[in-house]
Amino acid sequence: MSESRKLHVGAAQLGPIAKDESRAAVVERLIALLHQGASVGCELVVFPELALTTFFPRWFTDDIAGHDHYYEQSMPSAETQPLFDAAKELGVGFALGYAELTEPDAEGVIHRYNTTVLVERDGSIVGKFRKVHIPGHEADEPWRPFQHLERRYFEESSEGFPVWRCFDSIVGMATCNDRRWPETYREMGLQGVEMVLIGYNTPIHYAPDPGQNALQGFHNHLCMQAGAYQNGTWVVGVAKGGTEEGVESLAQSCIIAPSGQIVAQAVTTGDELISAIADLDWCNHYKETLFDFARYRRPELYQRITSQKGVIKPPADSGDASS
Ligand code: CDT
Repeated sequence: MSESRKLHVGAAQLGPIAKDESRAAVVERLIALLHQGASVGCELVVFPELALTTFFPRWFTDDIAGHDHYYEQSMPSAETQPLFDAAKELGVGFALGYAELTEPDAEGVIHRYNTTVLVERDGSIVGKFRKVHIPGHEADEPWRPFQHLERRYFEESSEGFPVWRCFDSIVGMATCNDRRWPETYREMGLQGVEMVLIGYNTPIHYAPDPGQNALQGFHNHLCMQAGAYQNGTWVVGVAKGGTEEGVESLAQSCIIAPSGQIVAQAVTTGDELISAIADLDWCNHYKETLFDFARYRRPELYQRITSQKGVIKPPADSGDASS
C-alpha cells in the first residue's frame, strides 16, 4: 500500500504592524516565524494579507501615488530578499501577502494589486495571486471611525483563481474578502485543489452594519470551513490580528481539514505560529464521494452564476416562480 501524501503546513499569524515600522523590522518578524516553522518541521509557512506594512487602506488620500512607499515594485526586493534567503536555507516555502505596484503595461499604465506570492522550498517563485473580490469603498467616507478604502488603493484582478502543482500537491490562493465567496473555492475545486492559502485583515468593527461585529469570528470560520468541506480541500486561514493603529482586527488563524473541521487554531492576537500535518489524500474522501463533481454537479442549471452579477427578482405580480 502506498503511503499517504503529507504536507506539514504552518499558519504564521502576525500581530499589528505600526505605520512607522520599517520593512526590515517586519521581515525580521517574518523570518523569526519561518524559523519557528522550520523547527517544528513545516515545509510551507503562510503569512497574512499585506504582511509587510500596516493596513494602509484605512486612511483616505487624494494622492495614491504619494502612498507608493506602501507597495512593492519587485518581489523579491532588497528588503524582502532575506526572507527568500532564509526560505532556501531552511528548505521551507512560504506565501506572503503584499501590495504590488506593477511595471507600466503596453499602454504605459501602472497597476496596483493586493497580491500574494507563493515561494517553493528552494526559494523560487511558484506563482502570484492577485485579489479578486476587493471590498470596501472608493470615496472618502469620513463618517466612519476608520475607513476601508481597498477599492481606492487596489484594482480587481481579472486573472481568477489559478492553482499550481507544487509542494507535491495542488495549491491555490485567495485573499481575505475572497474567502467569503463560494465561487472562490469552487473555481479551485474544479481544478482539483488540495490546499487553499488565505491571508486576511478583518477589522472587528463593520461600519455599514455594526450588528455583524460580534459575528466576525463566526463568519470567518463559517465561510472557510464550508469552502473546505464542499470542495474536499485543506484551507489555511492566516490573520493579521490585534489592535493596529487603533483598529482592532480579528485573529483566530486556523487550519481546516477537508472534512471542514478546524485542526489547529491560534490562541493569541499577536505573532504566533500554528501548524498541522495535512494528509493530502484525505481530500479524496470528499472529492470521490459526496463531492464527486463529475458525477453529481449540474452545471447546466447554474447558468446565472456566471451570466448574472446582481440579484434579479421575479416581477412583483408573478406569484410563485416555480408553479
Ligand atoms: N481585507 C479585507 O478584505 N477585509 C474584509 C473586510 C470587509 S469590511 C469592508 C474582509 O472580508 O474581511
